[in-house]
This record gives sequence, structure tokens and C-alpha cells, in this order.
Amino acid sequence: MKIYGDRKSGNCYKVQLVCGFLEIDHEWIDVDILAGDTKSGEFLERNPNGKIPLLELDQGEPLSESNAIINFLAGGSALYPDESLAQARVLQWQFFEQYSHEPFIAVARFINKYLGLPDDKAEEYASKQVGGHKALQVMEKQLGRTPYIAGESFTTADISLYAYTHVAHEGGFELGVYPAVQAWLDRVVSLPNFKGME
Ligand SMILES: N[C@@H](CCC(=O)N[C@@H](CS)C(=O)NCC(=O)O)C(=O)O
Repeated sequence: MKIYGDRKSGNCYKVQLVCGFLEIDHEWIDVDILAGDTKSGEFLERNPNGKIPLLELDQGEPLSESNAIINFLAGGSALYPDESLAQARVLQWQFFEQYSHEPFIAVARFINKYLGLPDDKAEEYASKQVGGHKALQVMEKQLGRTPYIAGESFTTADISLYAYTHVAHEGGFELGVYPAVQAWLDRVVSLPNFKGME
């Protein structure tokens, strides 16, 4: 299988993490977001939404959306439970990640780290801080109760949230006030087959 991705992207890093944890063989194809590769005609043929990560199965069949990709790759393993309530809890946190976490923390990081916090983005950047801290407070509460975000075991929900939380400081979010989140980040790093973001 082929994975189209940009190593700067936390959404793509989720896929790299799952491939690492589960030792999944794949071909990685570098796509440069900042150079506009996701908007080329060739890429839009593969994903009309013009976004990475994109998984292409051996028969050429594409699958987009990071959380759909990682759940597909982790299907049948302990990372993605079969039991319906446990699976719904994983999805609950992945929907939270996409709606209440990534749009704030990942976007603030992008504006700061990759755009260099230009003046015309200062207001947007400041507005992202409020939503980002709200998401971190929700995580802090949950991780004060359970070792992993969806309960007692490590799942793809942790991978979804780890991807941008561990680089949240690059978007201006200091994690010192979130001790349970910090302890969880350390727990994830210590798991066998963990690979850092390149
Ligand atoms: N909901 C999507 C978001 C994907 C996304 O926003 N990808 C960014 C990189 S992190 C991208 O491809 N940006 C390029 C663009 O929008 O042109 C997912 O989780 O996969």
C-alpha cells in the first residue's frame, strides 16, 4: 500500500504511528503541502478534497481522512476494539479531535510554525488559543480518570489526539498546567514501537 503524506503534518503522523506500532509495510510518498502538491491535478484525481494523508490500497483504491485510515489499518488489532461500545468510545474521542481539538491546536501551530505568525493572522491565532485550551482541559479531566483517552487501553483515539497534542507548544499552548496530559504523553512515548515525529 502507498501512503501520501507530509512529515510536517500531525494528521499524517497519525498514520506513521499506526504503521510503526503494528509494523505495517508501506511505501511513503512525500507530498509537500507548502509547495501546493495537494492542489495538483494528479493529486486531486486521487483525492478530490485535496488533503493528506491519503492511503492507496494495492488495487489503487483510495482512502482519505486520517482517523478513517488509522482505524482501517488497526482493524482486528487491540488498537481498535471490536466491541461496539468500546469502539464507539474510540470514535467519540476521534470526533472530538476533529471538531474541538485539531481546528484550534493544529491551526494555531500552522500559523505560528509554518506561516511565521504574520500580522494578518494574529487575530485568528489569538482566537485559536481559547478553543485549544478548552480541548486540553477536557483531555486533562479524562486523563485524570483513565490512563488512556478512551479508557484502560491504548487505542487509535490516543494516536489521533497524540499527533497534535505533543506539538501543541508550537501553537503557543504550554502544557505545564496539564499534568495528566503530560503524563499521558510520556506513557505513549514509552510504548513499544513508538516512533517520534520526524
Ligand atoms: N480531516 C482531515 C484533515 C486533513 C488535512 O487538513 N490535511 C492537511 C495537512 S495536515 C492538508 O492536506 N492540507 C493541504 C491543503 O489543505 O491544501 C484528516 O484528518 O485527514
